[in-house]
Amino acid sequence: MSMKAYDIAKERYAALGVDVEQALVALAKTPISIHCWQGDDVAGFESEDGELGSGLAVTGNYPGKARSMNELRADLEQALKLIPGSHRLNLHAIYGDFSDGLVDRDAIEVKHFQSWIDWCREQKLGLDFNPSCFAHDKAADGFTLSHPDAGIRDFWIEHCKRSRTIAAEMGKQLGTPAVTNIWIPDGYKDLPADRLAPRLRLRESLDKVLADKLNPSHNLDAVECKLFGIGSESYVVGSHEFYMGYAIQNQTLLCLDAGHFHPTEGIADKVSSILQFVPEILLHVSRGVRWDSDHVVLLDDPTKAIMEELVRCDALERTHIGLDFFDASINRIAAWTIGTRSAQKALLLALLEPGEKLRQVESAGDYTTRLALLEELKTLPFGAVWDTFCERNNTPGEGQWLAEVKDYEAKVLSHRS
Ligand code: RNT
Ligand code: ZN
Repeated sequence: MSMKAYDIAKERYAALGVDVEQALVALAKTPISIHCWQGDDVAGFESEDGELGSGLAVTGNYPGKARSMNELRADLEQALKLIPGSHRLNLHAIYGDFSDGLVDRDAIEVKHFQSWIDWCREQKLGLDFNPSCFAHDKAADGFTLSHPDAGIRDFWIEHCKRSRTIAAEMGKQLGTPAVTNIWIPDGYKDLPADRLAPRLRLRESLDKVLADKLNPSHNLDAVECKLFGIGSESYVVGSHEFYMGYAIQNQTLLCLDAGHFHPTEGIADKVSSILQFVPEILLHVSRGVRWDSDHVVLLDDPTKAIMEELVRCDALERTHIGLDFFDASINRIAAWTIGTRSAQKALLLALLEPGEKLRQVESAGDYTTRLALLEELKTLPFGAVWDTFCERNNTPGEGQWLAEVKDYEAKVLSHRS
């Protein structure tokens, strides 16, 4: 039945010059870095009930969140069964294995993450890493790497340096570079009198963090900007201009989070500009609703536009696709599954675009055909191609995976208090 649907789909796409098999190969080759923090509402394993703060807000109280490393891994394993293809895990420093004793952020070592490395090897996942510059006494006043107090800056510099070293070891052991992404919350709620001094301090701190040259086949550094946050509405030290300049000058990766710009500003249009000046980019695919709310990613227009740009610019090899959302109001395994599969569906749609044909009519000035064609694509039998991808990867198709989540909820999640 589905073979028949797939054959028809192949024919329809072929008529437009699209090789569906080739699109499926490209999709299978593109990992998504799945963020661990959807599984436990960005809690981590440092303490039972720490304050998140720093503009990170998780709303909802759906039962069954992971309360330990074992639970988080079990939940991830369940989600991975429902997500086709081979992927990566994106870990934050607060998710270290502190069973032998908790250490402060400026004392984390590879040993705290070795069990994650081993688990990822077993699960055939690459690993990416993030220093956690939030949910901590020394971040309570809203400043970290740009803090006016040199002692506090040094604390966070040490944390970020150690994070890079740990990430490099992850990359080395797993044979695929780990991206270390630096995001800090630093900013002011209300009108600053001095916008310059914190940015000068941030630049100096970043220089210290990145001073040690690490092997790029083990570790790649990225910096993540933001326009505003809760509690930093008027001024964010690490703005887009700041990090774009920093990344270009220092040839680091630039991270673009879909929720970190003006609500009507998409990140898709930035890809073709930024990739001319930095070696690679990191994406935090997310969904803001009226603000940087980090809703679960959907197959919506902004997500489709991002993936289209990656394909149109032939930028998949230079892009690390990560997810960044956290919704505590729905089943968290379903959240991972819906968000990751939606990102993949958006990518598949982009890979099925008749790029050559579209460019041809555009360069001939035939914008009428361009517009008509773009509309026509929306009713092509894309679903049959996606179903085949799921089937080939031994993953349940649409309409099938949710039953597994419900079953896991009944058997496992509902027993967590
Ligand atoms: C916050 C940034 C950042 C975090 C994660 C937890 O606005 O998007 O990437 O969401 O690191
Ligand atoms: Zn982000």
